[in-house]
Amino acid sequence: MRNPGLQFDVPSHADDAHASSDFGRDLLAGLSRRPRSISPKYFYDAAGSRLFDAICELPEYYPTRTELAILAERAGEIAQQIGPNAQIIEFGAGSLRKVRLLLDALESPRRFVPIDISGEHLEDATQRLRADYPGLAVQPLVADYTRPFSLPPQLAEGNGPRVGFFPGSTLGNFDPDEALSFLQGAARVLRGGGLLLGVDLVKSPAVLHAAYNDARGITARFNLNLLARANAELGADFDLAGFSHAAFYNAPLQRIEMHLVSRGAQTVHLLGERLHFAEADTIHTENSHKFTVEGLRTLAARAGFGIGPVWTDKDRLFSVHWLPAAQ
Ligand code: AVI
Repeated sequence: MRNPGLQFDVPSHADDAHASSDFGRDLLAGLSRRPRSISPKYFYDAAGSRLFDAICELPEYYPTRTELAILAERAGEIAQQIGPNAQIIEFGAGSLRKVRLLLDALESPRRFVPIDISGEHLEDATQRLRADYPGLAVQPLVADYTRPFSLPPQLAEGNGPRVGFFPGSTLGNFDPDEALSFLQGAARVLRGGGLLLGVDLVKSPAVLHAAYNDARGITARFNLNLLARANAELGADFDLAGFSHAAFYNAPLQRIEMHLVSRGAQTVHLLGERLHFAEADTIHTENSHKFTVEGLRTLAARAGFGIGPVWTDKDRLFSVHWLPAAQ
């Protein structure tokens, strides 16, 4: 039987929005509705995860290096807020670079549970981390955290406060109602601990535009990898040269939108269906919401978190929030 205290539940609408985590079913459903769309969680197969790591190194993509600098500079203050014996749960763990800054500053961290949807990527990163932190209990979990899942029972309260780590502004890839649901689920599971959350801030559209339209075209390859994945995994016949990458800032909705745009009229075969695209038809592949500090704090409070300190860089590009979760 599952321990209900360690069940991560993502309530209401987020469940409905991702009724299935099955790529084929979701892609077919997404391409059958108008406007066409697909959840960005499907970017992250092994190739997509590697492309995302490459994005993080790009000169135009400021979020990663800015957040790393904030974490490096403020690690002592952050560790003080978190306190000793933390059991860290990282959502969307990726390459595990950022958590090392935390682990180095924390007083006797007990356990680390990195959660990622890409098993292969997680395994590689976890092996490297284990070698460098031999005293730390590392328990990787391959899971889709937009859906309910069980946390390891060792995270029980008596073993130390549970501390969520959700860096990289991945919260911004959720729609606002999904973000609220995720935070509500996190506030429940982290009771007595808290959440360290990194989110990208609203800024000049030119800076945002450059970050999602890099000169080397890595973001374009990341976007198009979704179609390559559909060809490889689902036997679809997307012509990758038949679609182009488009990313722009939607100012009223405070978000970057990424789309794949059909370069001409074409028919694609997917799971026995024929899908028609006219020239300039788009598949909406990602939203990346940007926040104000106040907007994020209001959202966190609505989800049931207390409001702790926030750390930003001097240009206020990015923010890292400590959100205590009441006992
Ligand atoms: C993972 N996520 C926060 C990235 C973002 O900026 O929204 C994904 C990404 N998409 C394009 N470039 C990076």
